[in-house]
Formats: sequence, C-alpha cells, structure tokens
Amino acid sequence: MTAKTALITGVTGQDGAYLAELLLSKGYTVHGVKRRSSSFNTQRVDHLYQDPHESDVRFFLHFGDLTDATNLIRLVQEVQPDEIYNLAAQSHVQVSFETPEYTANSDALGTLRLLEAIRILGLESTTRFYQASTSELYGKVQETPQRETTPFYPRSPYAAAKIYAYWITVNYREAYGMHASNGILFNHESPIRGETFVTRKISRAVAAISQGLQDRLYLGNLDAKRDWGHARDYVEGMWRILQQDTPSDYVLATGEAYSVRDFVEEAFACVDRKIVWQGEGVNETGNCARTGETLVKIDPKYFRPTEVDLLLGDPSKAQAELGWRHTTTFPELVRDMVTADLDIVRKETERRNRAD
Ligand code: NDP
Ligand code: GDR
Repeated sequence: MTAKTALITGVTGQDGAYLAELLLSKGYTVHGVKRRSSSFNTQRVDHLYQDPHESDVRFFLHFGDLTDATNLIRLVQEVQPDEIYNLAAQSHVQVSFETPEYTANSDALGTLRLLEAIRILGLESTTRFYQASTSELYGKVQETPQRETTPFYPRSPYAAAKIYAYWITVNYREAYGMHASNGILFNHESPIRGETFVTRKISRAVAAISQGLQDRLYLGNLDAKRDWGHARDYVEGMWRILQQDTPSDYVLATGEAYSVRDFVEEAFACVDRKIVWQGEGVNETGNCARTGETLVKIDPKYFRPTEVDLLLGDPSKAQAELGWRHTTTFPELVRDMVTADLDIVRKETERRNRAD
C-alpha cells in the first residue's frame, strides 16, 4: 500500500502538533496549514521541520486560513489529501464571548469551506474528513454521562459555531456520500496546552510559585467539572476514526470527571503544597496548609456569562468500534504538566542567571 497524505488545519496548535507526530511516525506525508503571524507560531512543530532540500521530506507547512475559501480550495487541490483533519478553530470558550462573529466565521463557516473544497474538486469519494467536534456541544447537559445520542445545548458562541460544524459534517456525509466523521472530544490537555486554558494556567502557576517567581494564582469558577484526558491519547482516536470503513461520530473521553478545584489541589501536591480552601464563592481563597500563605484567589473576571458546569463522557462506542481508550490517568496528566512547566521555569532561571 502506498503511504498516505494528510492535510491538517490547526497544525500549530496542541492537537495539530501531536497528530502530525503520530501520522509521520506511521509513514504519512503531512501537510499542515499555518496562519501568517507577526510573531512565531510554529514552536509546537519546529522539531518536525525538515530542510526542503533534503530527500524524503514528509512534513510541509503552507500558509492558510479557514476564513479564506480560495486558499483552502487551492491547498486541497495541490495536496490531494487522502485524509483531512480539520483542527483549526478559535478554540477558547471565553474568548468566543468577546469575538463571536470571528468565532462563527472560522469555526462554523471554515468547516463548510473545507467540505465545499472537497466537493468542488470532486474528491468526495477519495478524501476522508475529520471534524474536531467538542463536548462543549452538550453545554447545559441533558443526560450524564454524555454519549453520541445525548441532545446538544450549546452555552457559548464557540459551542454554537461548533454545532453548525458538527451538523454540516453529518449533512455532507449523508448528502454526498463523503467519508466525513465527527470526533466529539472531551477536554484533553498536555504540556503543550495553550497557556490560557485552565489546566495549563494552573500547571504554569504552580511551577512559578514553587520557584518563588509568582505569589499567587487567580482563577474563576473552581466548581466546574471536566473529563480531562491527555492529548496524545486523543489524536490516536482521531486517526482511528478515519481508518473505519464507515464514517460515523464518536465520543472520546476518559469517563471520569474532576473539578477545577481538584486540579488545583493535585497540581500543588506535585510540589508538596497542600491547599486549604477558605470562604465561599467570589471570596474563596486557597491557602497553603503549612504556612497559611494565600496561593489561590478568585477573580470574577474569569467567570463566563453562561457556564458549562459538568462534562463527563461515555466512550463506550469508541471502545467497542475503534478499540480506543485513554491510557493516561488524571494524576499522571497533572504530574506530566507540572513537571514539564517546572523544567521550563528552571531552564529559564538558569538562562537568566547565566546572562547576569
Ligand atoms: P489550539 O487552540 O491549541 O489550536 C488551534 C489551531 O487552530 C492553531 O493552530 C491555530 O493557529 C489554528 N487556527 C485558529 N484560527 C484559525 C483560522 N482562522 N485559520 C486557520 N487556523 C486557525 O486548539 P487544540 O489543539 O486544543 O484543539 C484542536 C481542535 O479541537 C480545535 O478545533 C478545538 O476547538 C477542538 N477541540 C479541542 C479540545 C481540547 O480539549 N483541546 C476538545 C474538543 C475539541 P495559531 O497557532 O496561529 O493560533
Ligand atoms: P473549556 O476549557 O472551556 O472546557 O474548553 P478551559 O480550560 O478554558 O475551562 C475549563 C473550566 O475551567 C473554568 N475556569 C477557568 N478557565 C480558564 N480558561 N481560566 C481560568 O482562570 C478559569 N477558572 C476557572 C472555566 O470556567 C471552565 O468551566 C476547552 C477548549 O479546549 C475547547 O476548545 C474545547 O472544545 C473544550 O475544552 C472541550
């Protein structure tokens, strides 16, 4: 069998980087779409870069944007991919309340533009399509745990945009016989998670606080519960979804939920600080059990206009049909992230000390 070619939108993001690594390790040629930026945005994939003058180059980056239909058509035409993974998105829920129109343009219409590119180029029967759908679709949950049949109730402009993307993917599958599938992925994190998502914000702060570089951490809703897994496991699931003979939609989740508060406690425990909570709601603080020092405070600016209180997935279908399950536990995930951020903080401190 000849090696496959994949096109990944959002290759510079957390999942894009893990997926590119996975596909390259499987012998794929990987084409990634990156946005033009005035500052570097390829740090997560720089280690995959190959000098184009060398032989056997299998990783390529192209400029592109999900808001630019002509660009997407040209890229799909040039690359003629066997598989497209549409991971690009304005992916921050809170930011979507500030930029709702842009979020709809990139996350909803961007998906339509890619599907149309496949159709316009007559690649419906040759190019498989993966859509990065999300547990945020469940929003104000109607059933727990959430599975493929649970009704959606989006609670943010991000989720509302992603619900369009979900259904247009289903529609193109049914209307044009395309191999188009949704992965309904619950939260997945890693040491290369974006720094403003709550898990990475916590792991970075814990590392900095433990090294005396930061006093405290400000957070919003500590009671929100999420089903957190490791991104490395989840990109394996994406790939398995596109290897199925029949396209379908799958929940990928761990089946366990923890609160933001749990994450904070687990992360501080990695640096031997036990947290004691005092007060309630907006006055709540997290103090160090030994010294009484306030390490965590609530800042209401991080509260969302509409919150998603609890997400807990049921990955039974993925287990049965894809043979997929998560391999990293919650404590392992937290430790992996805190350890990596400690490493970054220590190296940065050493570098600064050498420069002095
Ligand atoms: P990130 O935010 O880390 O990455 C998003 C990627 O999309 C980046 O490469 C970003 O580029 C790119 N991007 C953003 N807007 C555009 C645009 N208009 N045109 C082209 N590229 C764009 O997200 P994750 O890797 O965490 O998530 C991947 C996908 O999975 C997203 O669609 C997200 O919504 C979805 N998802 C994520 C989950 C998670 O827990 N991580 C769970 C469920 C779904 P740049 O680097 O330039 O910003
Ligand atoms: P989420 O992730 O909204 O689930 O979306 P995020 O880490 O942003 O929030 C998780 C929960 O933590 C609460 N929270 C805070 N969140 C942030 N970012 N910053 C804070 O200071 C803070 N304090 C408390 C939030 O209110 C929320 O309840 C992620 C993204 O990756 C989406 O793209 C993806 O679709 C979903 O996961 C599944």
